[in-house]
Amino acid sequence: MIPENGTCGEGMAIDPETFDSLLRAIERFVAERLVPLEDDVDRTDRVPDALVEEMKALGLFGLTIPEEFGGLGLGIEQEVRVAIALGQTSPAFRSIFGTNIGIGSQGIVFDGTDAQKRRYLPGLASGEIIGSFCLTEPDVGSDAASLKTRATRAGDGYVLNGTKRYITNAPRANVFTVMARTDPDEPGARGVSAFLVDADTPGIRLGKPERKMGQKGAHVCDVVFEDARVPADALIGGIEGQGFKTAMKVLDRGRLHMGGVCTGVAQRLIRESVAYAMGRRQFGRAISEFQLVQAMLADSETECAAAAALVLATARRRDRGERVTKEAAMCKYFASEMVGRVADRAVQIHGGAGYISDYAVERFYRDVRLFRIYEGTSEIQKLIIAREMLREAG
Ligand code: COS
Repeated sequence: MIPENGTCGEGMAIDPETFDSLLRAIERFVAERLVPLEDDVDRTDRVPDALVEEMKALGLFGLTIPEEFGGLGLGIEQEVRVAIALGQTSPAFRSIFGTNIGIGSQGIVFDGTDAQKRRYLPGLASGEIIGSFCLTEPDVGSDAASLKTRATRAGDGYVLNGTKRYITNAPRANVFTVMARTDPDEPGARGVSAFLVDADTPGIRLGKPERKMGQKGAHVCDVVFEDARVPADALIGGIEGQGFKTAMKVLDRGRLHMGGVCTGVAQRLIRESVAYAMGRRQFGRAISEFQLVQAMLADSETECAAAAALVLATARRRDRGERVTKEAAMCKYFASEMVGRVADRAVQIHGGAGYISDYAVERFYRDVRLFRIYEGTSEIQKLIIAREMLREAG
């Protein structure tokens, strides 16, 4: 039986001392290894292979995968605190393992059969397997339940046909979680099932990597299924018609995680803004002494602290097993909009320099724009929040 509430099957938190030393190690890795390479990665659109190996060695690919399957089994608050730490550098670095710890593995963690867990989770946790999540299509974005990709029963398996669009990490993926329609007579969510499809399955073709506004080094492309045949045991949980719910549960957790990442990026942007404002002199003094600059700093600091509080409080509730669909949407909505405003102020405080690529804020300004769009737009988050409010009200 697939649980309604996406908390089932998640790792329990690891002990606080082990977690603290892991967090310190990640913070050091971010400051010493990732931050110095940000500019290179933005210019070359490539994260060096050696760095990916270091990420594997640190356990970053398995942060959220239960310990029994080789992951670190972080609790949700712990995951969010790591997300905040990872937010201190270019989001493209997190993207390298982001699908393995989020949308590319959690469908299996929540709803997979034991055999599916044993087959995929250890490799996803070590980084040997890269997971990717195929929901969006050329004509299907926010209205995810109307997806058109078909999975037709054929013999003892299914045949997949359709195109998935803007699929993060698809160019490197070994296994796709694919949402496809198994019931052609059911046009909505109930006709959708989720499949685990190996990337080397005949009939899968990848589009060319898209050129993006920001987050250079993180790659997305189309995944095209043309009579791609999968066995019956590729169906997640072995139950048809549950794929949309699996996707929604995965996104609930992902949205909370993204709230953490946005908060971390905002903290970094605020540090950049304070340092620049204190060093930059105009009218005979540091611009940090001007009250209009101070007002921008104060707004950013306050909003960032509010996001951190919301994200951590929501994570703790989820660790207690509560349903946090509304709160996770609030986290994603508030934190992604917040970091957009913080990035805008950071550029403003930097003045002309903020428009020049030598300064980190120019890059982050482009990078953060995606946060308001992927894993559900701000508009969709508002819709989810309001729906949940009305549902709670009976
Ligand atoms: N957890 C568990 N189940 C959920 C759920 C959640 N968070 N959200 C919805 N469901 C279930 C519902 O309970 C419903 O089940 P029943 O049929 O048994 O009643 C089913 O899923 C359909 O839900 P709903 O009727 O709410 O679907 P809608 O089509 O009206 O809308 C939204 C759902 C708009 C919220 C959804 O399509 C969505 O999140 N869209 C954005 C997609 C997205 O984030 N894309 C980003 C790219 S993927 S990285």
